[in-house]
Amino acid sequence: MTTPAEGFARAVHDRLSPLQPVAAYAPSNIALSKYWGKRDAALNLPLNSSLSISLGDWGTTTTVGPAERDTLIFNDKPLEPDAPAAAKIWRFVDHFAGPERAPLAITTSNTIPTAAGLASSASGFAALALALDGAFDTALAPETLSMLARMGSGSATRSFWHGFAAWDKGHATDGHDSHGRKVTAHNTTLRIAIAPVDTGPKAHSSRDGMNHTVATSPLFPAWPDRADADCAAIEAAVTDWDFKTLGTLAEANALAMHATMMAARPALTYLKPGSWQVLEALWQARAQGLEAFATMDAGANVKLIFEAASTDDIAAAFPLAQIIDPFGSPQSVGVVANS
Ligand code: 2P0
Repeated sequence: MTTPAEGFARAVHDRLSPLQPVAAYAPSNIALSKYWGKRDAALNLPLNSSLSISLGDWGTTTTVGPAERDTLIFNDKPLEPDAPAAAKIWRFVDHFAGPERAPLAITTSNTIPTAAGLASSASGFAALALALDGAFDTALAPETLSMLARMGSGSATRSFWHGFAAWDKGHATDGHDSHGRKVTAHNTTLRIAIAPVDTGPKAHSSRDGMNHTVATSPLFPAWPDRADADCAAIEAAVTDWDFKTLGTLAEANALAMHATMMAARPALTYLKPGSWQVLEALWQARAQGLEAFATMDAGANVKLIFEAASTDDIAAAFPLAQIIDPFGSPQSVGVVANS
C-alpha cells in the first residue's frame, strides 16, 4: 500500500525552505463526465475517469510564503489550525514540504460568487499546489502537481488548465498515473449558466456521499464502466466539436450519477424541488428548439451547458442564472505575482 506521504515524497525530492512569497491562480471546474466513487480513499484514486470545463476567472488565488509561525487566512478570515478545512490544507502542505518544514503564511481567496453555491475545493487545492511549487521552487510539471492535488481533492486534478481537462483514472496502485491533462478543443463557443437553487452549505460532503453510494447503492456496480464510456465519448465530442452529442451525454451522465445516489440505502439526493423545476423548464425549452443541456453535482444548483449563440435565449428563459464564458480572457493558470 502506498501512503500519501510516499506519493508526495516520490514527486518532491528536496525539503527546502520557501524562497519567496508566491501567489498562484487556478480556476474552478465543472465535470461534464462525473467522478463518483473511489478505489482508494487514502490516495483519492477514482473508479472512473472524468472530464471537465474550467470556469475561467471563477477560481482561487493562493499565496504561500515564509512566516514566523504557521498562519492561514481563508477569504479574509484567519482559520484556526484545527478547523476541518484548515487541517486538510496543513496536511497537504506537510506532505508537500515535509513535516520539518519552516513555518508558512498561506492566504487564499475565492473569486467564485458565494451566491453561485459552487464548492471551491477543486480550485483551492490546485492553487495551493501551484503556490507551493512556486514558493519552494520545485518546478514540477502541471501533470505532477495535478497528481499531488488529487490527494487534497479529486476534482482538483482537473483545475490546472483553462478550457477542457480530463482526469485519467490510471491503473497503478500508487496513483502516479492518476492525474489530469489538458484536452484541446478547437472550438471556444461553450458557455455555462449556473441556475441557483440553494446556495447554503450542503448536508453531506461529496466525499461522504460518494463513499455511501459505493458502499450501499445496488445501482453503483453499473456506474464505473458506464462513466468511462461516457467520458471517452464526451472527449471525442469535444475534440471533434459535436456539441449536441457532448450536451446529450453530459446530461445523461449527470442523471445517471444522481440515480446511483438515490438508490443508495438510505437514499441520498442533493437535488431539491427547485432543481427539478429548472430541469423541467430546460426540457420544455429544448422541446421548442433551444439547444441547451444540464448537469448537476453534489448540490442542488443546476448548471446549463449551451453555445454562445444561445446566450440571449438562456438569459431570457433563466433570468437568475449567472452566465460564464470559460474562454473569455481569464487570468492565466499558475503563478501570478511575487508579492
Ligand atoms: C466531479 N464531484 O466530477 C464530481 C461530481 C461532485 C459530483 O468531484 O473526496 O470534492 O475531495 O475527492 O473532488 C466533488 O468531489 O471529492 C466532485 P474528494 P471532491 O466534479
